[in-house]
Parts: sequence; structure tokens; C-alpha cells
Amino acid sequence: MDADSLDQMVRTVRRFVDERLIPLEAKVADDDRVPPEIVEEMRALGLFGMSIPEEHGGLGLSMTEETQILLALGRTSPAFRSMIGTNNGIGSQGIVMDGTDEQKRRYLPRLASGEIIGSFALTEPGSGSDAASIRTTARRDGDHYVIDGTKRYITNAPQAGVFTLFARTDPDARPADGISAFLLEPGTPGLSLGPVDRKMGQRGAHTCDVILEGCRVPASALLGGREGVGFKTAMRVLDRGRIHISAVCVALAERLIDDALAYAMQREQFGQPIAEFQLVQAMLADSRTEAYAARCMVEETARRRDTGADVRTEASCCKLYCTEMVGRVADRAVQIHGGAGYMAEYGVERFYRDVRLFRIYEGTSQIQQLVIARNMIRAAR
Ligand code: COS
Repeated sequence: MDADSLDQMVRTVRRFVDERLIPLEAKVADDDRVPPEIVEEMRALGLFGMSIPEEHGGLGLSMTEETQILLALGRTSPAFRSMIGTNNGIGSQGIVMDGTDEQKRRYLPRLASGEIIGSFALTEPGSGSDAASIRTTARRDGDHYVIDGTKRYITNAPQAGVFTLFARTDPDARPADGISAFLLEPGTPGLSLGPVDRKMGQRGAHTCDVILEGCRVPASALLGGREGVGFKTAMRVLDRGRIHISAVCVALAERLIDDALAYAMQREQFGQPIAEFQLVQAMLADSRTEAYAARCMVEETARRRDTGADVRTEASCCKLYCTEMVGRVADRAVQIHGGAGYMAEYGVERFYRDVRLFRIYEGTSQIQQLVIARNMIRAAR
């Protein structure tokens, strides 16, 4: 995208957030639903297909460009971002990276337009951080596979039109080498969904179990037509997703800082605005500093990824730092708001609950630490 078009899109998204999304934040949380007209507007803006190549109907944005859009779009309830998140991230990128031409043609244009929602089904009741330990099996039966198992906490599963689902095809191989990815559609006999999960926050974004009982799919559903490479697909998809999530965390932190600053300048105690007190200033300054550091990390990592550099370590550094940072910023925002920060009507407590998820999903902070340290040791050897 040329610089002018990108600039214009960023401004359009910023206006969309200010005028359409921010006024709906409380309603989306109360109703636990993003209104259909908002989804329609997101489609019209092209937000479902930012990361999908132009030849398949998307905008084909670079990571740098996508980051700039996310820094604008992320300044509101994460439920809105979640709506378009999987189509740009974990719900489409497996197909973009490793799909066959036919799989790309079948799914990517509809994911890019937002006609269908993509979902990534890796986690299981017994397999979270240890992703290679999944127990869902896919057994070859003639020109079909028969899949059995349960996937848990699957984002956007209730709305999904295609699942990138991971299952073990070779029980005898090393755990990571025995995993394959499949593209499954809802309505396939043997595939059912559990009830929508009740969560701590991010109301309006939905997760549920995906249950597979003797689910028969044609061999053409095997992602890329290759067995045994599913784990690596999952890891590469998550690397990219970590930069995306980090940008959203920066945007949310910036929003919370703006809200906390506005409140501190207007709220008076001891005869003056609380922003005049140095202990409040320290919270504002620390938040601003950390959000700025996080923004620099994300922009630099996105830029380096666009040059083709291996940014696995940096993507984990971003995910670790940005998600922990927004947690601290949200905590300070509640503190600056005082009693009001604890009350639902100000919305700050809702963000405090919403951001808690970022340290957990798409790899916990502890998994990021492990990945970073492992890569450091490997490089030093
Ligand atoms: N890109 C490409 N390949 C990768 C990779 C990456 N980022 N990370 C690992 N691999 C490869 C390895 O190179 C290795 O291949 P070889 O055996 O050919 O060398 C293979 O995948 C297995 O990797 P590893 O031995 O590191 O696997 P582990 O089982 O030790 O697991 C972690 C590694 C912990 C990093 C992985 O399980 C993980 O990321 N867990 C978190 C899962 C997660 O984010 N879940 C969130 C829910 S999904 S929204």
C-alpha cells in the first residue's frame, strides 16, 4: 500500500473507532455481542482481510502496515478486534502459509471479505502450553480421515465457517512430528460445538469447545496435503499472531493512558486536580514510558519481519513485554480513577478484566520467556 492510502486508512479506522465503536463499548459488554451492523461496516472497511494476499481478495498488508491499522483499531474494547482478529491471524495464516492452491481459493476470498470467520483449534482440555501433547487423533481411512477429540477455549468457534484444526496423525512419531492440520467446516457430521464459555472479560468475543466424534473429512481437508508438519505450521502462525496481539496491547495502553490523564486533570482533591500530585504523575509517566517502549518494539519487530528476518525471538519479546505492560497500565488506570475505577459505569474496570487475557492466550508470558531464553542459548551455542 502506498503511504497516502495507508495514512488514509489509518485515519478512517481511527474515526470509525471514535465515532462508532467507543460509544458501543458498554452495550457490547452488556449484550455480549458485537452488533451485526458493526460487523458489516468492518467488512466494508476491508478489516477482515488485512493480512490476506491481494490475489485472494485481501488487502495484502505488510506487517508494518497491519501494525499501523491495529494501533488505531485497538483503542477500544478488544471484542471488536477479536471479531476480525482470527481472519487476519490464527484463523487464516495457516492457509496463507501452507495451504494448497485449491484450499487458498476455497477459503481465503471468503475470509478476506468477512463472509466466513476463521478459527484456530489447537488447545485441548489436556494440552495448553505443551502444544505438542495434543491427543485429538486423525486416522486415515481410505481417501478420508476420521477425527476424534476435543478442542477447548476456541476463539470465534461459535461463529466459525472454517477451522484450522490440529490432530495427531502419527502416534509413533516424536510428539511434534506426528501432528497435522486440517481444514474443517461446521456442519460436518461428527463435529459439534459446546456451549459458549462464560469468561472473566472480553464479553462480545466468544469461545467454546469443538468436539469431534468420528468426524469424517476427505483427505483434501489436510492442510497443504502434507502430514506431520502441523506443529510447525501452528508455531509459525503463532509467531505472526504475537506481533498482532502486541500492537493491540500498545493501542489499548495508549487509550487507557488518555482516559486516566483526562480523569486526573478533571478530578480535584485537596483543592487541585489530582494530576498535580507527584504520586499520580509517577503512575502517568511510568505508563507513558512503558507504552512508548512497547510501541517502539512492535514497530521495529514488524519492520524487521517485513525484510524477511527471523523475528521469532523478537515476536516473543513483544508478546511478553506488551501484554505485561498493558496489565500494569490498566492497573494504574484503575488506581488513578480511585473508587470510580472500580465502578462499572466508568468502563476502566472492564478494560482491566479484558486485558488480563493477553498474558495468557497465544502463548502465556511464561512460554514467551521460555522461547526467548531457548533461542538465546541456541544462538550462543
Ligand atoms: N517456527 C518454526 N518452527 C518452529 C517454531 C517456530 N516458531 N517453534 C518450534 N518450531 C519447530 C522446531 O524447530 C522443531 O523442529 P525440529 O524438530 O525439526 O527442529 C519443532 O517445531 C518442535 O519444536 P520444539 O522442540 O521447540 O517443541 P516443544 O514441544 O518443546 O514446544 C513451545 C515448544 C513450548 C514453544 C510450544 O509448545 C508453544 O509455543 N507452546 C505454546 C502454545 C500456544 O501458544 N498456545 C496458545 C493457544 S493457541 S491460540
